Amino acid sequence: MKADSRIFVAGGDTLIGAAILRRLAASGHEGIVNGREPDPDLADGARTMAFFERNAPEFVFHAAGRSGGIRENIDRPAELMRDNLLVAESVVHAAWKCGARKLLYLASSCSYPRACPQPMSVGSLMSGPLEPTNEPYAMAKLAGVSLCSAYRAQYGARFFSVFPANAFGPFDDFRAESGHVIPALIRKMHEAKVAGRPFVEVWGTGKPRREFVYADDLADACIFLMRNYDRPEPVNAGGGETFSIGEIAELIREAVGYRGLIRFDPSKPDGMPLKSLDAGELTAMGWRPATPLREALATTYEWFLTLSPEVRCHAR
Ligand code: GFB
Repeated sequence: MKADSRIFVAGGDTLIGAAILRRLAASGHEGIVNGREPDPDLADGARTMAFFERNAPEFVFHAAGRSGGIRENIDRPAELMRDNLLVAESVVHAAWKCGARKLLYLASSCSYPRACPQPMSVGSLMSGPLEPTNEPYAMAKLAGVSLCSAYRAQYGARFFSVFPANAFGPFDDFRAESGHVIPALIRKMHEAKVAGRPFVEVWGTGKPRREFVYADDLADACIFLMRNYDRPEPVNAGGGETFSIGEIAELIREAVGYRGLIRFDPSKPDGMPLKSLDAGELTAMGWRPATPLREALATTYEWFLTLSPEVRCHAR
């Protein structure tokens, strides 16, 4: 990718898409297609194709598709699955049809089997049943991964997939019900601090473990991979360390400055017991995440505070 290469971030308004756009702009890329005209409805194949024909992007980061936390996946499985299937098909096909040189498709760590050996390596994909709380969404992401492989096999398209750890950061969805754990707990603990509430409810037992990656670091990894990776196998991108939900809740309590108690509600779902990624491929290529977790949490909270109170959720 050169400074004037035509680059399109599909889903430039998502957590990871917005981070990729920030990182591309900061590293001097002037050929970013986003913003030249309104992004099309990427679930609409015809409008997406017309957009690609007008803008002919050479490099495509596919960060589009609705996502959400465990509650959102339980409540809206059909919407999440359908949207991710539609945008995967329309963007991958348009990118191929309009001659994109490379496409990076962002999958999700929840597409690994529930009982996957840890840390999870790409060889374990499709080797067992998925986590029931997010199976439809996870299946849709696997379809996107498989679609990229099929376009590479049949047409020689240089399309590949990246499996990120649980990402968080500015421009996330901070809604208490639909957001992922970090933004949801930032919001809950902030509101509890302001209201002087004695405790904050954390869903589940607090025992599940997650690997988290700061969105700006993940964006950096995606740009690094677009520049340096071109093999058919998917590649994992993570932050390298796992935390229990209880530990991350404590770190968020510290970042927000909340003095109340954390109370676990085991009647709420835990989801996958453990999700950690084998990111050996990316590490061997020389990439490491740059942002320490405490700093990333503090920056994310500071961004959350810039939102006006009535908009303290980022509806996508
Ligand atoms: O982040 P989260 O919703 O996604 O939940 P998953 C992670 C863990 O945090 C679960 C617990 O064990 C939750 O029960 N948790 C505790 C909370 N309190 C809260 C809270 O207030 N909000 C939320 N959201 N969780 C997602 C998939 O699974 O992983 C998505 O559902 C996506 O499809 C994402 O793939 C990467 O890590 O459990």
